[in-house]
Amino acid sequence: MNVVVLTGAGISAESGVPTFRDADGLWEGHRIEDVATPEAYDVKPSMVQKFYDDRRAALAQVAPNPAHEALARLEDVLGEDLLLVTQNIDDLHERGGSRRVVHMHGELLSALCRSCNRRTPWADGLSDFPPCPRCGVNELRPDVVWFGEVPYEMDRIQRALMSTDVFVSIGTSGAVYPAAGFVQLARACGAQTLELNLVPSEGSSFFAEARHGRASDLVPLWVDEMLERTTL
Ligand code: BV8
Repeated sequence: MNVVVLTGAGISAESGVPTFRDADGLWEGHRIEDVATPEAYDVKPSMVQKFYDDRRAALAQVAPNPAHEALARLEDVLGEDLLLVTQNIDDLHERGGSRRVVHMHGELLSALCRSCNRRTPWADGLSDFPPCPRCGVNELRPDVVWFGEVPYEMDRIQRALMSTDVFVSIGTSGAVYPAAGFVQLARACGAQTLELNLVPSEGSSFFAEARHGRASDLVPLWVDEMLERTTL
């Protein structure tokens, strides 16, 4: 059985990573749409670099929660039949045991060189504009997909959505495209669709089934159900 899982900030909320659109907002009241753009970076590069340096540094203070760990258990059984796509730029899925994670919006622990366009694993700050390890030019930016930029691995994701049996969306508000449109493609191609979220998302009506509650409760229960189905 093929499964595609899409996660958003809600799966990391109980790990202590702030979400974008819940009441408390993400960063000193800044709307993510105003900071995560190439234009913001061109106009105020140091402000945007600091925004990501702070979030990269904060990773050391958070840990995966039972929802991340449950998805790793599902991958242990389904292997290549599971595609885990995340909008999140944290590394909690990996630290929770998942080995195949598609970060469609990029990753905090990676830097992108604006000169040679290559991506490099990066755990430190970028505010001092260090040289690119590949080409030596001091043009490293966060390897994060901003608004107006093309998400990573869209062909691979769309192919998986068109052939999956099950599509599950976890912890996302359904506010950002193209991720918010995945459920419609999967459903049009015959997949069962399920939303696991604290509250109904903007796209809740597109899902055949929705369960509302905390990811650390809902996801382990759903994974147990799936493992039951695959062993029958
Ligand atoms: C693109 C990286 C072309 C940066 C991010 C008008 C209409 C439609 C689209 C557009 C439009 N105008 C512009 C667009 C396109 C735009 C867009 O969608 N804008 C929105 C604002 C309308 N999209 C783009 O520009 C994208 N690129 O379209 O290129 C293209 C298209 C297709 C194919 C090829 C090319 C690029 C978008 C990427 C932007 N980058 N992040 C960073 O992280 O700093 S987006 C940002 O929002 C994060 O990635 C985040 O993941 C994402 C979505 O947010 P969520 O993850 O859902 O988080 P949120 O806080 O919103 O919600 C959390 C949910 O969890 C809530 O529902 C809450 O109830 C729930 N929750 C909370 N606690 C828990 C919980 N659930 C369970 N348990 C809990 N404990």
